[in-house]
Amino acid sequence: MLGFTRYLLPVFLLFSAGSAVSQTLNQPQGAVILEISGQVAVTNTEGAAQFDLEMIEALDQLVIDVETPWHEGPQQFSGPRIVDLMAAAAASGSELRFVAINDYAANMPWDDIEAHDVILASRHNGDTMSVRDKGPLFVIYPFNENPELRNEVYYGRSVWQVKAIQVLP
Ligand SMILES: Nc1nc2c(c(=O)[nH]1)N[C@H]1C(S)=C(S)[C@@H](COP(=O)(O)O)O[C@H]1N2
Ligand SMILES: [Mo]
Repeated sequence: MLGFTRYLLPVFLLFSAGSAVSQTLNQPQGAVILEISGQVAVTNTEGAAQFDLEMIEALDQLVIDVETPWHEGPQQFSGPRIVDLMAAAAASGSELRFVAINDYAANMPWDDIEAHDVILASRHNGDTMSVRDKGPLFVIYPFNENPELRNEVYYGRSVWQVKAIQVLP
């Protein structure tokens, strides 16, 4: 037992740390539309993980059919689950702060991204979104499957024109 803690445990920790840093993130080739900073273990710039549209769309995409307070009639949004986006940056924390281009910001408890398939949508009805159309990235909760989310708390966390996510302890 003493042998394990004194000799093998350090070796074990060395290898587990090694596997964590072996995960990498490409350099964005196109315009950077999202920066994830704070508690991220995988970075491609000083202290942050930056993404272009192609990198975001290379992640597993979820399509959500939804009615929102901001649109007339049924809509379709697609993008990665935010929990998968966090995994791509090896992020962990208790809160996510979404910052929009107009500097509106809202905090989301980490629990939301595990309890619900909340996505960072890059497409609305199949098309990318201009800033005028609340793009390029829009936090979308599955309001149709989870009608209990239809209230001001979750509407306030439905940040559009997202440019950055800060992962808070
Ligand atoms: N980028 C951005 N997203 C935002 C907001 C904002 O001002 N800017 N307001 C939030 C809040 S507090 C709510 S309640 C809803 C407001 O939607 P409404 O302006 O259509 O009422 O969007 C949320 N998302
Ligand atoms: Mo709000």
